[in-house]
Amino acid sequence: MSTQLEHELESSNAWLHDLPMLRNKLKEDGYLFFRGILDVQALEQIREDMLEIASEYGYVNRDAPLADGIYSGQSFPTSTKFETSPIYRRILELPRFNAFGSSPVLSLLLSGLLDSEIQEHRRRIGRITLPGSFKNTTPPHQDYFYIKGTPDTFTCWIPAGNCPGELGGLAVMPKSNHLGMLEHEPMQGTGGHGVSHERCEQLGLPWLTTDFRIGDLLMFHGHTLHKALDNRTEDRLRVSLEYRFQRKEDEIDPGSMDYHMKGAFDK
Ligand SMILES: O=C(O)CCC(=O)C(=O)O
Repeated sequence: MSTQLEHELESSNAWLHDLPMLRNKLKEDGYLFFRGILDVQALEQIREDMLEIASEYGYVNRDAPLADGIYSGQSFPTSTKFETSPIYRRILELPRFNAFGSSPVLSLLLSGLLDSEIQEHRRRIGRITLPGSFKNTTPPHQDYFYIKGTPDTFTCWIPAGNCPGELGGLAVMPKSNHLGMLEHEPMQGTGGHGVSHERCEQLGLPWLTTDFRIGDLLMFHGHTLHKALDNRTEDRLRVSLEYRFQRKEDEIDPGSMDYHMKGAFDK
């Protein structure tokens, strides 16, 4: 367990009129965070589409409104990972979830920041994280370890629902993008590899997070260290999305051209 305290992410909304400033901040800090710039209605629909599937499999308490995302208490088979489950397979096919990757705000923001025609990865991710499932919490890592291609790939992490600290959220380590690739070792948690908590502490940099709200956007570079926080709620499902972008002319890993976990599902 990390003992590093989490501090507040800095919002870049004040610089939305100033692309050179945003580019500079992204380069310096390795991340940008925007409050309330995404289409809330579209995100609410994606949230409901995802929860509807989870509900079909018995994970949502239907005594409460679907949109509340209340966990039913049904345990997830210990032998199955969320990423290889039929629920996840179905989420990855949801039309509105897939279409959001080319939504106007993301397309304009990313092409402006990268000053280039952009390529959005097909390898989109829509996660539902159960309360108390701490052993599945995503450990500290740099996305380039998994995404390959070019390190100048930018992840957009998006909460599909309000996501206060106790529901998990994501934390980034500012300026860790200047450290190059750090050693990743096998670790418990989603992905299965990460940078050890001890190593992260040695770096002497803070972890930044916030009480995320629907409509917020956290964007970071392929070398920026980040980690999920535990879903410590009693009974709420954490619903989150990931879309990735790079310059069209940069190297791309073939895995990014297809849906996530294709290899595992096709076996
Ligand atoms: O939401 C999570 O649990 C992990 C997200 C992540 O690692 C990413 O967006 O790259």
